[in-house]
Amino acid sequence: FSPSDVTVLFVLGGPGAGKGTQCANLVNKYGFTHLSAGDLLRAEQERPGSQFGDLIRDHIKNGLIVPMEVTVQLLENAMAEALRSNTNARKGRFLIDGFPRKLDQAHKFEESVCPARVVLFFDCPETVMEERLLERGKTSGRADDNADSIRKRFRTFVETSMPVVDYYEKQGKVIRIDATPTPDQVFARTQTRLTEEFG
Ligand code: UP5
Ligand code: MG
Repeated sequence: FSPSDVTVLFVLGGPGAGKGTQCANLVNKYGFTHLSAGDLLRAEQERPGSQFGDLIRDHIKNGLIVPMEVTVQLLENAMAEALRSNTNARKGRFLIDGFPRKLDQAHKFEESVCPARVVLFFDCPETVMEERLLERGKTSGRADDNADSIRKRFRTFVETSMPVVDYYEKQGKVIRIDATPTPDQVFARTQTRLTEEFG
């Protein structure tokens, strides 16, 4: 993908920080194409005939990161598909949600797809995220919204995914947003910061 055709924003933050919620707001308001790496993996897991179903199921339940080749390929396919479909005038603007969550993924995506313009980082304490996820777990049906999986997801986030945020921070690409207030307040703050960045 050429940077002239495509603008990529990575949307990062711990499990339950509100990445998906804020991406939905951004799509409604600005017409980004939203691609959640987790959603793409869950869809691939359910796809009949997928050779990766068991691998993905096992990794998600244990809060582990699926080998990057799988995830990068799913993202690349989804981006190509979005660019092919003519429905969205701003189809070249992508929110990549929940990815990259390991440094090797960041490097691989930059080499084989394109560099990100900015990284939105939703910053939220674990106690708040845990409460949100346990509440959602009552109805979500997600195999990882239980106390045991949540603990493992938090560990992976701290040990493996925060270094990605630090890496982009050093490049001056990170927009850090406090994700503890209400969704509307978080969105208002996000809009302000994006307007400062993009005008
Ligand atoms: N909520 C949201 N914002 C709120 C607010 N401001 N105040 C109060 N409540 C708020 O929100 C979570 C819940 O909180 C919802 O009930 C929401 O209403 C409420 P959501 O917007 O869904 O948060 P999000 O950050 O998107 O949480 P999610 O659970 O999706 O985050 P994860 O990062 O854990 O999940 P993801 O789907 O990205 O990944 C799942 C797994 O897939 C990973 O653990 C990993 O095993 C695998 N994966 C990979 O292997 N590689 C990848 O690249 C990506 C994923
Ligand atoms: Mg999500």
